[in-house]
Amino acid sequence: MRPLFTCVLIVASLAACERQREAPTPTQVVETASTPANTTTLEVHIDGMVCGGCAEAAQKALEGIDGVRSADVSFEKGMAKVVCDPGVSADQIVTALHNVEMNGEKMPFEASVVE
Ligand SMILES: [Cu+2]
Repeated sequence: MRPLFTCVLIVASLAACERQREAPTPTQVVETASTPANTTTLEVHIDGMVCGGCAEAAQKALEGIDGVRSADVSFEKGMAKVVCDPGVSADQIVTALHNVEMNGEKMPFEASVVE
């Protein structure tokens, strides 16, 4: 009987020790880089794109704006989705698209931010 009793005691105290070790561990909420805090998504209507190349040029122009994280331009929809810092203004976007050139010629892009 005695060895078994000792064994039970040891197991019980090990379990208690285990509980003590787990208790102070705080639940951690980790913010990942894939959810960028403090960004805003703007919808931009773009007139004047006549092919996929136009959309690519528009995308490059948008991504060249300081504070723009990413731009997704759809030639079919004549729209762009721009993920940017809140400080980026509609004016910056409209101006950047207005100044797009291909082969040295200014593209006839007319943009407006829908938001
Ligand atoms: Cu084109």
